[in-house]
Amino acid sequence: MTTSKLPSDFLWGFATASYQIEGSPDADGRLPANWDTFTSIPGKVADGSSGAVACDSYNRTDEDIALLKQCRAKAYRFSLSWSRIIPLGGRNDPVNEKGIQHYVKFVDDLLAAGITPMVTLFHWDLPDNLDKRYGGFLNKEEFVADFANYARVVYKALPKVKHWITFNEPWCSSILGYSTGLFAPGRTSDRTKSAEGDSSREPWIVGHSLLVAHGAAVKVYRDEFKPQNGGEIGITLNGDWAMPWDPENPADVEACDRKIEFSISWFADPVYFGKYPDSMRKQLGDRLPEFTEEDAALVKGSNDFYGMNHYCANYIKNKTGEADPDDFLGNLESLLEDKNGTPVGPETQSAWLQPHPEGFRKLLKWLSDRYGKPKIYVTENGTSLKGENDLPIDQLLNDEFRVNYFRGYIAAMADSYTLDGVNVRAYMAWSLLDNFEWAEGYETRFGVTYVDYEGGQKRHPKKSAKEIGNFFDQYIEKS
Ligand code: PNW
Repeated sequence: MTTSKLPSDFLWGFATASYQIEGSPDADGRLPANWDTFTSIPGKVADGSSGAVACDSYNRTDEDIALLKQCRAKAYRFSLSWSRIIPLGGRNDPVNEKGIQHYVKFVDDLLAAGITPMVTLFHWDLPDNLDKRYGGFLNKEEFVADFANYARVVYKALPKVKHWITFNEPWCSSILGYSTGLFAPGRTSDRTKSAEGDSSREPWIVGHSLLVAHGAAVKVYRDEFKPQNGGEIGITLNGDWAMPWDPENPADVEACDRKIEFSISWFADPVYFGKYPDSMRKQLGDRLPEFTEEDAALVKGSNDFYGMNHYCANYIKNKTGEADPDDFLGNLESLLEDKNGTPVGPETQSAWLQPHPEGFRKLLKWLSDRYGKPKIYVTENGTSLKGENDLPIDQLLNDEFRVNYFRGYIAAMADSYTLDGVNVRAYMAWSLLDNFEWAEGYETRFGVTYVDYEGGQKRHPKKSAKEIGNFFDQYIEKS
């Protein structure tokens, strides 16, 4: 029996992202995003699908809000489609009033339902024109100016939003988009996958642009909006816990911190300290861009809260010798079994994800220690289920495995708050709905709600949709 608690003002709810749920790519003046283009290339998505319809959430905001209410959610984290708001993306391009009004109404409706909106400005769906016009994130000057402009348009339109996230998982945008090529725009050194790209250089340039763009958007908010609107803003970083493959081997033990530095501190160190981790500078040399004094000042101190996406843990095995130029892990192997063949956790539908709730508590502590006890918002946490898509609906709705996942992870978070003194203040489960799981298409489901893609996108809450609220009832202190 645990006696751990969470504070009475703890904010919890569910998360989604625009491209994964909205559909309606041509509605009300929207123009293509990079993911519309990427998904149209054969072979890029497992089931050949795209976000063209997805959960049809663009037309079902009332249904989604009703679902959130039914789950008793206090908050909803969703992202905005940049190409609905500024269809061509750039600072001199027209603003689309219809796109803006869609989100204005959605925020009003959420607030009327008593649900706090948490808004992500960018969750991977870049206006395609910006890729075509100047190479998107590869062009720091242009991208930073265009992102800051987009952010300003959005802050101005949505003054009632008090929780802002600039970027979702810049690691994924950089590594999956420009090193492995698994995500849009699919650039990589692997010429069987892409005619263009340089995995040894481009991801580090992209990460740098995203950091500076984050800093610039935070400055716009703090200078021009925060004084009147009083909200808060931060960036959301993904990262897993790291455990030595062989705990007796000091090199494996040391490699664990390096793994976390290459995935999380790549972004968090500049945000909290104004510089990249030494381990990255050492391995990457001048392939890792240098911060100008001006950019470092923009980025340092730019988080009002730390946005944490977290799913699992890995076993880490050091590699000896010179790192491969395309390496992005820190010259190590990231594995799902340790030296004795013990797995991280049970298998799921996602090749990279095996639940390990103890790792969540440990990573929360690691982050809290390294970054000086920041306020942490868990902005994503959740799981897929092996074979879920093939189950008959009655079994699928009884998602005990997902219930157990949430039970374990929420308990670990309450222990982190109560026993380790970590200042964790919000938790958004991924995801409210089964949705377009990027390169995995629709075969992999992460929702607490089943979406019937063949049956007109009808929503059916799974068991986990109800249980999460019960867990929070148990932990959150009554005010
Ligand atoms: C996150 N990995 O992405 C995203 O923010 C969501 O949009 C996504 O649906 C969710 O997690 C589930 O995948 C990740 O390969 C995608 O390690 C891939 C990885 C991590 C996070």
